[in-house]
Amino acid sequence: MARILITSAIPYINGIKHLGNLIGSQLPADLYARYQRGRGNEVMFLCATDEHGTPAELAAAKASKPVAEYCAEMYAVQADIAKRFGLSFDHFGRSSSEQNKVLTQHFAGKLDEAGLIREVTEKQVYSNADGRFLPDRYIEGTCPNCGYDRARGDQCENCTKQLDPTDLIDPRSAVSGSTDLEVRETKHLYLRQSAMKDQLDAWIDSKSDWPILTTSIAKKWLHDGDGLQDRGITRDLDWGVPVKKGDQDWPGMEGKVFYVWFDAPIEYIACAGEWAEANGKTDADWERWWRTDKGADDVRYVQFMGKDNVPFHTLSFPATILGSGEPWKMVDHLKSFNYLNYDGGQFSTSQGRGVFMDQALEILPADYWRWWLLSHAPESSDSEFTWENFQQSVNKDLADVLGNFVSRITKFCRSKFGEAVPEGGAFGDREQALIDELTRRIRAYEGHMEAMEVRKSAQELRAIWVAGNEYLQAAAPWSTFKEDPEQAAAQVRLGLNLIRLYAVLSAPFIPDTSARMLSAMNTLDTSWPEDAGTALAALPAGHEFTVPDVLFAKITDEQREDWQSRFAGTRD
Ligand code: B3M
Ligand code: ZN
Repeated sequence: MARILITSAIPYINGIKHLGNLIGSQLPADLYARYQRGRGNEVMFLCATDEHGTPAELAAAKASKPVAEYCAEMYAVQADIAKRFGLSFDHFGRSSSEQNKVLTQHFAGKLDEAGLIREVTEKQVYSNADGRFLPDRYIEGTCPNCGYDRARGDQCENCTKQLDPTDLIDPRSAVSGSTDLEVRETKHLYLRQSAMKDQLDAWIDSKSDWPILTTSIAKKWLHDGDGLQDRGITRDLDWGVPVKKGDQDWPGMEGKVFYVWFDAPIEYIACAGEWAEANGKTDADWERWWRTDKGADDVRYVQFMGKDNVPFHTLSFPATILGSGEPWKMVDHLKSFNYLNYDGGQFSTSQGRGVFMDQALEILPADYWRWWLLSHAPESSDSEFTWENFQQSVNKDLADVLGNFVSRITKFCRSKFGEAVPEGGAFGDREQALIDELTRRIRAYEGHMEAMEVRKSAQELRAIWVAGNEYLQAAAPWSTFKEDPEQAAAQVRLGLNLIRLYAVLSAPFIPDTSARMLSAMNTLDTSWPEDAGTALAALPAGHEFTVPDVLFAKITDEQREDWQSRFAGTRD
């Protein structure tokens, strides 16, 4: 039994994620986790909310709530939606956890001991009225380029010009509106990534099986322009992990916190500690996933993320881990995704454009979305959600192919043989041809799933469903029944067993439907079809079943038009 550690990029706490976020990391990670569990492997699948930094502070301020309270509430909302989407995390943690605080401070201490941290004095805008330093985006003023009076210190939203806070005319604090601002000196810690360039380069070169999308992004950051830059890992904010070296104070760093991108990936590790705590496990139980000196040397670690997160996972986080000099498990395979666009434009959280996870579940069950998103995953290039395509895919793949197969075979059996698997005769050439095709296709499906080729896996699964339909169409037990009821019974026996087989194979994509199929087939046998012939004999003659309700309802043109207009604008 292999041991597989899987992490999905951890979503920011501010607000509910859209479908583009979902297909960019959590959903494909879930597909892979479910598949590996289905194959009998030991899986640890971790995700969490990313709770620190400016976005969390801003969102809390907008909601007029203390940031800790805002995060606790949004965590509960995100955890609930994740569950309703069938995301099968072994633990859904929080980067604001005690475990992450301890571990983040621990890593900083180790990096400092290794001489990989340097202190840098910088100038930054301080607001006397707010009693704090202001990040660039917390400063507002008039744009020197276009005159827009609500330009931010990092960029003008109106003309998109990149700005420095000192460029703004009449600058003021976005927190309080105060104009009592001054430039002060402040000290920050920098991680000396540049000192680790060769080590990182060699590590990336050792990953010959990584997707091009991943390695090309990493290599670009290593070699383009000035190459790998040292990176500030502290901020003058209230909300975050306080800057310490292990449990010791860090002189000169009082009142500062670590930068959110420093502590967020460390949460992948801390989350396993949270899992242990939540499940009454010991430290050894989580360390066997993360410490190569404590059992993790035989773990395969796979990360899932959108392409914009790749630099942090191929360079910054590895720099943190390698730099600590401790035997932490490093990522083995990194699967990254392009973007999913929405109906001729982009999904946008700030503009509320597109379909968000909560809204999606208001209109259709999770499996409809899971199937469309996974079968259209933006792997080799960006992809696009359109309502027409969604309707077509649901109606064809799910309703016409899979749903129709299940409905036809169970109803026909009930009407001619009753609600139990009929005995019938032996299988003939047609059945053997189907078994041969399934054998070939199941092996191909396994190969694509192992390789995390999401679209190809979906195509193969669909072809497996189609093969059953074509068999049924050709065998036509409803005609056979008239001359040769024995043969018709054997065909039906095969068809009913196919439903169980499909449920097992399809579970990673459409877990709820798969569970309904198994329950209709009245079986708990979810064993993987190592051998198609054997798998198609799992339900013996006499085994009772029930006819399930319609598995997938077709999307009507009216529904499609209705949703199209409902989601054309932006959410409130
Ligand atoms: N929260 C960005 C994102 O959600 C960031 C990922 C952190 S992964 C450690 O895309
Ligand atoms: Zn402007």
